Amino acid sequence: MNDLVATARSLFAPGKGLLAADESVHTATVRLASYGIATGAEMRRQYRDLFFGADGIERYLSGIILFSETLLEKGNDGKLFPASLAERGIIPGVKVDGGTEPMSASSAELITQGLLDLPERLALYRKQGAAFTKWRAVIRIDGDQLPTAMAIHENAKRLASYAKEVQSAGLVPILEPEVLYEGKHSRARARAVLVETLGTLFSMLDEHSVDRASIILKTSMVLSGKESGKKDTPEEVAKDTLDALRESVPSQIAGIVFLSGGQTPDQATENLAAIAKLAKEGTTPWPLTFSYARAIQEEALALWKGEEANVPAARAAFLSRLEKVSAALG
Ligand code: 5MM
Repeated sequence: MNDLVATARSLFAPGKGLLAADESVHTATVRLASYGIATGAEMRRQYRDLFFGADGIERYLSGIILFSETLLEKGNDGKLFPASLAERGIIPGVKVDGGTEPMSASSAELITQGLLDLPERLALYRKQGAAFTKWRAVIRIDGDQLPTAMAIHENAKRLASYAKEVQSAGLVPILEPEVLYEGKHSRARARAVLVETLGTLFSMLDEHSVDRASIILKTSMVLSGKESGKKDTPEEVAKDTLDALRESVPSQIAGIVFLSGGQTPDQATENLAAIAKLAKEGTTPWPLTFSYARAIQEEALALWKGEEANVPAARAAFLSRLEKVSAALG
C-alpha cells in the first residue's frame, strides 16, 4: 500500500469521521453573522479554536478539512492549528478549490474555480502540514431543466484535473460533487441526478488516469428537495443513497464520506445511522463516514454567540453531537 492510500484509509478509522471546517471567508462571515456573532479575521480564528480546542475531539475525528488561512493560524494554546491537530492524531487537510462562479453558457449553474495556480498552492499547503485536500463542485436540480449535461461534464472534468494534480503533489484528493438539497425535486430525481453526476465523474477520472485507490468521494445523500414538502424516512434515504452509490461508484476507491447539505443535526445523524446500518446488512465495498460542517457545528455556534464565557457550553454541545454522529456509524 502506498502512502497516499494509507492516509486515505486512515481517515476511515472505526467510529471516526471528518469535520469540514473549511468555510471560505465569505461563507464563514455569513455563517457567523447569521448567529449574531461579530465577523473578521480574529473572530474566524476564535471560531476555529472553539472546535479544534475542544478536549477529546480525537475520539471522534480522524481528520479536519481546513480553509487555507487556518493552516497559518494559532489556537489559544499558541500552537499552529495543523501541528496541534496532528499531535492529537487528527489529520489536517485543506480545501483547495477557489469557490464557484456562474457558468457562461448556463448562468443558473455553477462551475468551480481554482485550477490555475493549483500546483504551486499544493506544494505550499503540503509544507504547511496538509495531508489531504478537498474540491467542491455544485450541481443544482431544477425540474427537468437542471442540471444540464454540460454542467455535470465540465465540473467532472475540473474535479478530475484537480485529483490528478493532487495525487502528483503527494496529497490525497477528496472529490465533492455536491447535488444540492435545495429545490422542489423528488427523491427519485435526486437519485437519478446523483447517478448521472457520479457516472460522469468516474468516467472522467479514468480518462485522466487518476488512481482510484487513494481517492475519497464526498457525496450528498439522496433526499427529496428541501422545498418539496416531502419528508423522507431514514430508511428511504438509506436505500436510495446506497443503491445510487452501488450503481455509480467503483469498488476500488478508498472510501465515501457524506456531507450534511443543510439537513438538521438530528436529520443528518439519523440518516447516517440508517445508511451505516443498511450498508452493514448488504454488500458495500467502501468504508463510509461523515464529513459534516453545519450539522456538527450549528448547535455549538448557537450557544457560543462569540462570547468567551459560552465556550464551555458550546464545546459540550459540539462533543455531544460528535458522539451521536460517531455512534450513528454503528
Ligand atoms: C457542502 O458544504 C460542505 C459540507 O458542509 P455541510 O455538511 O454543511 O453541507 C463544506 O465542506 C463546504 O464545502 C465548505 O463549508 C466550504 O464552503 P464554501 O462555500 O465556503 O466554499
